[in-house]
Amino acid sequence: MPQSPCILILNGPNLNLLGTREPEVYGRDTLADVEALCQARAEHHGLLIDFRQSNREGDLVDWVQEARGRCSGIVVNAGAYTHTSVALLDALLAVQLPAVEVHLSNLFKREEFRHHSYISQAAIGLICGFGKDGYAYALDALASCLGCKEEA
Ligand code: CA2
Repeated sequence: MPQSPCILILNGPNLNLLGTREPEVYGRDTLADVEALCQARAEHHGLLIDFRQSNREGDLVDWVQEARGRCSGIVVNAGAYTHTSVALLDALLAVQLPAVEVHLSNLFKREEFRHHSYISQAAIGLICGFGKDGYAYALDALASCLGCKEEA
């Protein structure tokens, strides 16, 4: 049997704090809750996931580079690096994997500096404002893009 496609799910700085502070902005779910939701959604599509978080830009760049030949797609919430990181944009452009950008909050209802994303240029699409459900929608979009069959 061929192995299921693997999706790299990347989480950037401070997302390890989810569920502990600012629930009015980011909700009450923890990052472990987000991972459990992704796991369930991935199984539904017959996908595997590799779910990671780092506060360091270089880790995120390394993980994107290592996804080449190992993963079939990327879901990325780069946190604040979304608005600053040309390095992460370059890594995403270099690996040439379908990537979906996700944000828990609606960036466009927030401060002006959050309205620009470097990552978007390398993404097939952007989902923001739906809390943790956005990660499930991102997996739906990748599954559709990869032509995955849904499990009943
Ligand atoms: O809405 C998102 O998902 C963001 O990527 C979250 C980033 C923010 O810099 C982006 O503009 C939008 C911040 C993540 C910080 O997460 C925290 C969670 C709980 C408590 C404190 C921070």
